[in-house]
Amino acid sequence: MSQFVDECQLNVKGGDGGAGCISFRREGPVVMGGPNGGDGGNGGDIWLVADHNVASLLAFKDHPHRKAERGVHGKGKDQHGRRGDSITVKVPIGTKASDLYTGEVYAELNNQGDRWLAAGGGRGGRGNAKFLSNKRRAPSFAEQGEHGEERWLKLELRLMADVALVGFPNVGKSTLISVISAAKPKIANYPFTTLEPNLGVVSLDDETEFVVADIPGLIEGASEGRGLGHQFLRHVERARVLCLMVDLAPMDNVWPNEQERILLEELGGYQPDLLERPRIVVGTKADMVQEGDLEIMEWDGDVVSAITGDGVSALVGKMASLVHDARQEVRHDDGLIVIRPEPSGALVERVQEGEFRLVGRDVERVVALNDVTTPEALAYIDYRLERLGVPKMLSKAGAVEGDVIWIGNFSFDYEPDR
Ligand SMILES: Nc1nc2c(ncn2[C@@H]2O[C@H](COP(=O)(O)OP(=O)(O)OP(=O)(O)O)[C@@H](O)[C@H]2O)c(=O)[nH]1
Ligand SMILES: [Mg+2]
Repeated sequence: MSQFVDECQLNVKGGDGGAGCISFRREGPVVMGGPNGGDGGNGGDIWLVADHNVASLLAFKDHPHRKAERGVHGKGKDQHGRRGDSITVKVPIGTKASDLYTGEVYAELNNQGDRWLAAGGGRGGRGNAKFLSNKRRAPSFAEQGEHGEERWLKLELRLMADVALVGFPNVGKSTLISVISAAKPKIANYPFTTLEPNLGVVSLDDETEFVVADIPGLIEGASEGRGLGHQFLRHVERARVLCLMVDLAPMDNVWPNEQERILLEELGGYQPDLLERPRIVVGTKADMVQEGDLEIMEWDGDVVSAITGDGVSALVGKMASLVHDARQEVRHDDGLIVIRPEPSGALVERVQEGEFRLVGRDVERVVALNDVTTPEALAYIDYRLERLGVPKMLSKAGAVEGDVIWIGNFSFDYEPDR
């Protein structure tokens, strides 16, 4: 069954937040007015959404990156930047997303419309207008935008056949799948060429994709175990739509109507509900029959030639429409979405002797200022760290005077309060 698992890697990156702006009102040639720098917009998010029109992970193989738009920077006169557009990435129903490196499972999107936030956009930075306070009349700093989240995902999908090709050996099942999909099974002019089912993905247009299974040939008595077919009838069992293929130029002169009758008998003998499945019946090798032959064989159904291509697009269109209808039937499966809390606040990590690192969204935010060198910005940082309880955490962690404390790329020397 391993061949039925589709797998790919996907890199998702939320948009970066826009930077906050530093600007002051003009109130005359000399006097500087109050701060009016606007906030940066948030970066766009990336969502994975289960969509039944997508049947495989094929689309990701050549294009493994998805990146959402960044937020626009804030501007003067209190103009806030626009938020970046979010992206929804359509994935097949049943897609499992996990971390490429740790294997941790994030989400299983098992139902139409299930959504998972794969990478959040960064928050926009606050403009200097937001840092106005009684003590700080003319804040000369603003926040930078936060980076969007980024991760490498592994996507996995157990492929489900939408359409099963069912027919006697040698009717041209493998030839058809090789023409309508990228599957390249062995094709030969003798029965039982195909020994294992082959799956192929048919991409009709940007919106429609479905999976076709080429099943080893069935013969009369298959449901009782004759030939190869019976062991593969269980793959037929899972398909939404059946495509019965009957040979218009059979080697053994079993006429098409008779082939259809036997196939239906075998399907029904294996499992009666298979006869209720939406189905298409088509005569193959139409290029081999002469004018009048069809009448003699009393075949008035559809015909197709995988060799000349006659009737192929009509057949694919029919499959797509039956698959589309069958997909509307909602089967409900439990999904899974793991919400991992963002590390907020602050955490202290000891890097090595005399060196500590503060991590967490809030504490990292405190130093994400456009300029951390002005006394005013430093005073702000001090004040915010105090509010987050950082000095207490550092002393508990054993930091002593002169130790180096890192937050992101920013570092300072530890000075305990006296
Ligand atoms: N003339 C003609 N020959 C075809 C057509 N489709 C398939 N064939 C030939 O029929 C033979 C059998 O084709 P396959 O596609 O291997 O048939 P199959 O149904 O997969 O056979 P099994 O795997 O044995 O069940 C090959 O020689 C093909 O070239 C067609 O449309 N026209
Ligand atoms: Mg075959």
